[in-house]
Amino acid sequence: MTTAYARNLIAGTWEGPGADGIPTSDPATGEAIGVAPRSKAADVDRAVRAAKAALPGWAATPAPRRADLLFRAAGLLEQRKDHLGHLVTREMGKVKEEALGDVQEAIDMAYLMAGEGRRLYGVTTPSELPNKLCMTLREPVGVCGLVTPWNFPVAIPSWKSLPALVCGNTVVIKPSEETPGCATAYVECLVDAGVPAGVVNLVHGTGEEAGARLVAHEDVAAVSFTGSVETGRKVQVAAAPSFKRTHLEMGGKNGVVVLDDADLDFAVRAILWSAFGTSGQRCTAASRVIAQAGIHDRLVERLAEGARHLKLGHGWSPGVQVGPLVRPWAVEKVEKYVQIGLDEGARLVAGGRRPKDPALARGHFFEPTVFAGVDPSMRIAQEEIFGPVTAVLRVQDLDEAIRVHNGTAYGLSGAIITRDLASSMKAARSFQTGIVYVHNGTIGAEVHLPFGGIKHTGNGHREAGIAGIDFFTDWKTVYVDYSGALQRAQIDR
Ligand code: UN1
Repeated sequence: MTTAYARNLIAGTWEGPGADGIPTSDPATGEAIGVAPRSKAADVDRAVRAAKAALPGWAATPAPRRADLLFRAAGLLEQRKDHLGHLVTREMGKVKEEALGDVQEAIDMAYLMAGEGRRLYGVTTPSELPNKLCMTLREPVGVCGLVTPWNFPVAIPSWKSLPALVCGNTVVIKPSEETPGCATAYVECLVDAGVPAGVVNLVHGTGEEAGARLVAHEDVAAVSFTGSVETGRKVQVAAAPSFKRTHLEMGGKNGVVVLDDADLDFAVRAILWSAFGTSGQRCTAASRVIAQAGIHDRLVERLAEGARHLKLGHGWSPGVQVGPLVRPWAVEKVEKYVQIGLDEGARLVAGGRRPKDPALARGHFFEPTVFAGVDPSMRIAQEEIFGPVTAVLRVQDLDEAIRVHNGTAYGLSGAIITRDLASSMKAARSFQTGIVYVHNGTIGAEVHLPFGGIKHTGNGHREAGIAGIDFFTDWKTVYVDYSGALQRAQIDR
């Protein structure tokens, strides 16, 4: 294990930042952490070349042997869980429990995908003709470009790279410039597990420079991206001329429906966790609460009170429930949306400002914020804020709740809290989302199930679970005709 902070890995060699490196700082204190490489197009080109050169050898390595390295990497991630978790908090601010959860998600994915090394199932199926066998094999796609965000800075690089690797692809990872240390420490686990040179490459830098080059590179066969809708659209356009397979995982405007019969205490706890966990900086965050009229007022009051009592602070300090936002621009965006909400006539019932506590003055903190009296057409009910803000909307019944729930451009995660099974199932079937939670908030996806959404959240692909394997493999259909005769499909019956 090495101790340097953030470095590129190209063709098995670690490379430090130059004089123009990108500095990072702790969002809770503003303290400088270190400097990461600002990779140029030429650096990306070298990384892609290395990945291309390593591809034949890695693709020819039996999948269970590839998986052996993933098992080893899983063990190293476990051993280094505390170190990685600390780095997560330091770079992007989330609280200790969640930072360790971020790393745990990578550990889970490593074991899951290592297990896939002995599955990677295809299908065998009868032929319409005698003495003929039909089966499918999974082939690697090629060099994969993986562009990952800062909000799950260990988990998401693992969601993308581990399925890609077990399937026999080689990868170039371009992590967020906010969390280069996490990506470096994660990739160190793969290197120390014995992944051969060139199979995994890491290039830090900006989206405009390094990211743009990677997603447009003609030798990159597949791109997997998690980030904003605006950037996702650019990625898809850049990838189109070379017909790359492109997976986009973008925004959300996730809603929790609460019906009159719900357990109020539980609903409050679930919503506070979903709305303000990771300071609302999850694409699965509950940024809307859709409450039935009979429980609405009590719920608003309890949510406001709960939000006011959440403890803000440095994520690694005991008892802290809400950390800072990632950077000053994130706080400015939240402030802008609070003003928009006020101008639209929504009622601010909690938060809405930077905390007054002088101990928090140097960090990028914002008070957990609850708006009530929100109309479905308001911008705070439609647009992704990606911060600690949730908007409560009042509805009369389940049908209206479902209409309001589905009335946004996004479709990632939806939740319903009620004691009634039929209402739960109706919601589960009617929500226009890729993920539904019954009797909980909107967050908390597990790695062995498909993750992703519909409408402007995604472009039809999923990651994690078996869906991750589907994205990172090409189906090859093999017909074996051992009849010795010329058998013509569809004709000789
Ligand atoms: C994301 O916010 O981009 O379900 C991912 C969750 C996490 C993953 C979120 N397991 O909230």
